[in-house]
This record gives sequence, structure tokens and C-alpha cells, in this order.
Amino acid sequence: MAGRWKNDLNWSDITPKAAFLNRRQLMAGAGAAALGGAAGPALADLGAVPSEYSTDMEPNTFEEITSYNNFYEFGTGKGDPAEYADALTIDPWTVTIDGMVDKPGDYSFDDLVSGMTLEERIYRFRCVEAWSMVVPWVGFELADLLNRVGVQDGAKYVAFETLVRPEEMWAQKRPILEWPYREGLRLDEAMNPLTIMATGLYDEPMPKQNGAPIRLVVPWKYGFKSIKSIVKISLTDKEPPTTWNMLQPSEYGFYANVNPNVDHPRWSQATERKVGGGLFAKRVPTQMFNGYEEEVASLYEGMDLSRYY
Ligand SMILES: Nc1nc2c(c(=O)[nH]1)N[C@H]1C(S)=C(S)[C@@H](COP(=O)(O)O)O[C@H]1N2
Ligand SMILES: [Mo]
Repeated sequence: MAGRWKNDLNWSDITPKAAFLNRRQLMAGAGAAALGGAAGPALADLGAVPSEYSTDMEPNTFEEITSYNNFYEFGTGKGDPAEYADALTIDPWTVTIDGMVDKPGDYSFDDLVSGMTLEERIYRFRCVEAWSMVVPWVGFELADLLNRVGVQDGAKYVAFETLVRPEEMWAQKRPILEWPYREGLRLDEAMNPLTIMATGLYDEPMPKQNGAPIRLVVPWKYGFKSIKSIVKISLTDKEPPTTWNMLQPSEYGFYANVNPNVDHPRWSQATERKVGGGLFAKRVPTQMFNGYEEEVASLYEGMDLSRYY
């Protein structure tokens, strides 16, 4: 693991939100008594620990992360999810795990999360639309869940589905996408330690607009792979159909690895706009695999990365 990914807790180098800093200091045990009232429940209350996989880049604010979203079940505007996702009922919540697994079943959210090691993962997040954020997720490794349910020999892919509930997700009454929203990963991608099931961000349980109560986060792929509000996980031996790929295969591949050298047919992927940087902020170069090359490049040995997948 390269040092730049280490969460080396060098507080003088970064100036995140006060509440965030307070909590991180609490986590590090750096004089909790001196802090006087960190805002909100401490991350420790969620049982989460910091991770070596976190970037030391400054995270976007909670406000930015929860007000600029893509969640088409609630409309296609960036502000629509924050406005409409309140309608979503997340308790009770059941995730069906089926296909090539030893222990298929309907798992309640509590069943699913109990026994998992929650970690804080501060990841870069790069949308295919060429904007980016840094998000302090809380979650557990998908590999831990897959190992718990027992992946059978011959399984090669993991397929995911979002809830369909048009009474609460108003835009599902419109043919914007083919519902349910679907995504998928190759099994080795799903098993990579960077791949997490996120159940919160900052000190909070996952906000509804960000995919409550549980969503996927795959930080080296374009954001559309990180499917929200998951109700189904299936192990299969065939590449599963995925929403954006079905809609427009020439623009959205199954792999969708962040790659500054392969442009979207309608725009460049060489640079990105950091959300929160202001209207006139300079664009920054996009990194191969969104900066996670060292961790994931080996998954794609033999694939021609100059090609569009
Ligand atoms: N179910 C569902 N999941 C989804 C989407 C969606 O519309 N519906 N949008 C995707 C896209 S394009 C992006 S960029 C991210 C945005 O996540 P965020 O709003 O938490 O930043 O969610 C992804 N997951
Ligand atoms: Mo996206």
C-alpha cells in the first residue's frame, strides 16, 4: 500500500469541517476531553474505524455531498434527490441474496450489517459526467458479505438491483430508465477490498438521497456503477445486464473504469470539475482508475485499456 493512501492522521496538513476534524481526533484518541462537544453522534457510535484505504484529500462537505446527487428514481435534476427522497421508507428494509450462494435468503438490513466490520473509507468519487467529490463513507467490504453467504464455484459475477416502489420514487412512473436500476461487477472486482457496501457518510446513517439504507461504492469506476438503495444481490455465471449499458452501450460500458485516456463519445474524460470548487475553479486532471491504479490495475491485465468497455 503506497503511503499516499495511508490515513496517516496528519492533522496539520488538512483542514476539514470542524465537526469532522473533531470526530477524527476522537477516533485517534487525541485528547477527546479537550474537544468539548463534537457535533452529532460520533463515528465511534456507528462502530466504524478509520482505514488504510482512505485518501488524505479533504472531503467535500456534508452539505455538498447531500445536495448534488444523481438518483434518477427521484428525478434527473441534481437537486431532485434531496428534495424528494424523503418519501422513501427505509425501515423495514430487506435485501434478497440469491443465485450461486450457499446461504440464499431475505436478509433484513440489521441481519446484513450485524457482524460486519464498519470502516470509514474516504474515497475519491468520479461521475462519468466529469465531476468529482471526496466522500467519507462508512461501510463494510462487500467481500465480507459474500464470504458470509458463501459464493459457489462457477459464480463469476455479482448483480445488484435497486428498490422499485413508484409510490415513493415518483420518477419510476416515468420511462426515464428501465426500472429497476441494475448494476453488476465481475466477482474479482466485487471481492477487491476497495469495494464496499456503504451504510453511512460522515457521522450519519446513509442519507436517503445518497442511497439509504445501503448502497455499493466502487471508487475506481464511474459513479453510475455505485448503485443505491439495494434490495437484491445475485451471484451468476453470466455478465448481468446493467441499466446504463442497456440504455446506451456506446456511451456506458459494463466495466466503466475511470480512464482519462478514453473519452466519452460526447465529452472528454481527461479532466474533472471538483464539486464545491466554485464556478471558476480550475479543472483537475482525472487519474487512471480514479487514482486507485495500484490497488486494481492487476484485475485488468490483458485487457486493452485504450479500448472502450
Ligand atoms: N439506483 C440508483 N443508483 C445510482 C444512480 C441512480 O440514478 N439510481 N445514479 C448513479 C450515478 S450516475 C452516480 S454519479 C452516483 C451518485 O451518487 P451520490 O449522489 O451519492 O454522489 O450514484 C449512482 N447510483
Ligand atoms: Mo454518475
